[in-house]
Amino acid sequence: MAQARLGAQKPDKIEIADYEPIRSMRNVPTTEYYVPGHRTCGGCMPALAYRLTALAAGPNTVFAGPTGCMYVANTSYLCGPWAVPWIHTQITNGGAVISGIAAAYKAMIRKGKYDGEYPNIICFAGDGGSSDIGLQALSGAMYRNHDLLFITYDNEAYANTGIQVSPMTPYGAYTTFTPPGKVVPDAKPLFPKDLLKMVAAGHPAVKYLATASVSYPLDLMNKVRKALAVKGPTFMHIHAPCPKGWSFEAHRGPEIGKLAVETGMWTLYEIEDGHVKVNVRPRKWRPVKDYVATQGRFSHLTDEMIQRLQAFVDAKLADLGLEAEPPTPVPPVAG
Ligand SMILES: Cc1ncc(C[n+]2csc(CCOP(=O)(O)OP(=O)(O)O)c2C)c(N)n1
Ligand code: SF4
Ligand SMILES: [Mg+2]
Repeated sequence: MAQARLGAQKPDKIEIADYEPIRSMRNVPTTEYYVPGHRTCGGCMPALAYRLTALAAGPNTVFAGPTGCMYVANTSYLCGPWAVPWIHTQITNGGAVISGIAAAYKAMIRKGKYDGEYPNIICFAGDGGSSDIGLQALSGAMYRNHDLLFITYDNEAYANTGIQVSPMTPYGAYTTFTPPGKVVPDAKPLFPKDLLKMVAAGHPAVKYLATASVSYPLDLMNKVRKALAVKGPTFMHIHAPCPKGWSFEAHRGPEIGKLAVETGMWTLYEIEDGHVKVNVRPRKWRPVKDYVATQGRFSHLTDEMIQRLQAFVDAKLADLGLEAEPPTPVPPVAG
């Protein structure tokens, strides 16, 4: 099977013609490179995101994993579920480590010390390890024109250390650092960063960026292949529900991921050479309250708080040219 990459001969301009898309779920490769035996929670969608990414990328791949659930729950002494090379990085420096790996391969190929194909170099970082404590290294990797893919798997919290708030935690969500109380009844009062927009806006070398969801596996795998086929730095932001942190039954992850897209809490789109393409556009948007009702982390929200969240989602959709009608009025902040 041809892999999703062009090797050391990648052209200088954006080139996506040579990657091999997976046409249907029946055509998904069967050789796994993220195998069973890890200790992630039952129903962990970030683990499924890893599995799908590894399936799409294939054997000529090197993964870097900043500290987070996808390092800690995946590894024990001398043991990990990857059937391809993998390296642990500090939570802060995933971007720096993959930059070094990319530069090393480039130098070895130039000096004739390595005659294999340039590999897929992927950092698989949590939302904390990308949008917050790892942001500086992510930005450096995206800026310097290395040939690599940075993936943020987004479980919307610093999950591994006990579900603490991150910049990707949605407005109104309970975390152990944002319990709802008398002073802040809505739990997390801030709205999340727009990480993809940040990477897209400030890094001229990045020619391909995409959001994805574990609930849309074919879309996710083909975006991984496309990203790996592009020469230069690429970025993906994958929505990955976390049953433990979001408080839902383990079997509901795929349904909740889909509901996120159907309500506009998550949007599936890609930016290719500056052009935005929305991949999934429901005929009618479902109300955000349907999504909120599925997770214990939102159980304290009042109608007014849900309305505030709906208004945020409406504005986000409008920004992508996906109008939700009629726009929801923003309720005033209490106090
Ligand atoms: C410099 C530093 N600060 C804090 C930690 C503690 N720590 C380890 S994993 C983690 C959570 C990581 O969150 P995220 O990147 O979102 O990944 P997740 O655990 O959610 O998969 C934290 C805070 C650390 N390892 N290093
Ligand atoms: S806490 Fe969440 S992200 Fe971490 S292993 Fe459990 S389900 Fe997966
Ligand atoms: Mg996280």
